[in-house]
Amino acid sequence: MSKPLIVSTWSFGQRANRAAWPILSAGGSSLDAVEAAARDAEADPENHTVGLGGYPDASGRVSVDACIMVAPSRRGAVAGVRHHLHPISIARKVMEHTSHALIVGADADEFGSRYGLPTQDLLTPAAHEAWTRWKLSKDKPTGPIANIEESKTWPDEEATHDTIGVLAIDVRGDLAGACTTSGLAFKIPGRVGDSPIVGHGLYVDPVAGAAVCTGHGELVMGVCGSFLAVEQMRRGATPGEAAAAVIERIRACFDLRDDDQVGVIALGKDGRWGSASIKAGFRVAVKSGERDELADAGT
Ligand code: SD4
Repeated sequence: MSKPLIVSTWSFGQRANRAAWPILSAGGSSLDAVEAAARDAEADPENHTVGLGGYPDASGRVSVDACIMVAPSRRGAVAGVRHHLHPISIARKVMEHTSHALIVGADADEFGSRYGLPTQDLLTPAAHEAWTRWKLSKDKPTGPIANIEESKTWPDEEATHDTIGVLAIDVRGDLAGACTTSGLAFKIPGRVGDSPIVGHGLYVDPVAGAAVCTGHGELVMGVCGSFLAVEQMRRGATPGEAAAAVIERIRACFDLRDDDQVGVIALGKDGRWGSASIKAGFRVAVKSGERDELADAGT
């Protein structure tokens, strides 16, 4: 148990944690830290499931979703953003400058521009090439008739699951969370997953704890994954038990396929954390004053 502490999804989260650490170690807020971590991932073109460099939808256009949260009454999210480098920062503007929870599509882009947030073409040559290969490999035309089952290909855990979910606790013991993604590769245009939806990809309650989910969003959305984890902690479960309960519920509700994956991280208000996943391969990046490492999630 240690404060401050930051935990992020996937091995990729290690770099994001390091980007946020100067904030936490200097006594800054968990809110600023999770936003900084998310922004780091969003700006990295090598990460193909977040922000710049994210794989596009079936039509070849990138769209990104993000959510940030410190309490049920303080949360903001955007979905279907196509032109902004930092959807997480638009989500924070939604949280801090509106009474709303979620703004979507072209209006979310416009909302971000109103606050002077940077726009960018999010489709990199590498992501475009991947999409071209995917499109050529399909017999059928893409677009409206493409379906999510076709696009749900997870050949390599770390290569295809880079959505970043971040949870942090600062020196004052305040919790915050952020989640940002380009969603499933080659998804049906307009599809939104769990990441920007409060209680699905991310949930934070200062009284009970915080949780974030990654992986196949439709599985998470079927069980309100992050909300379920936080409610487990509210009733006394440890973070590890809470994360495991989400996976257990998914197993009970879905007929899982071999390639289905969900990873959950839960963080208690005392700074203890735990994680679980459907199958091996999900890793948690953890950073505190004493630790900077990758941990395998319990399955
Ligand atoms: C989604 N949960 O849009 C996201 C994708 C993800 O690691 O987390 N990939 O369904």
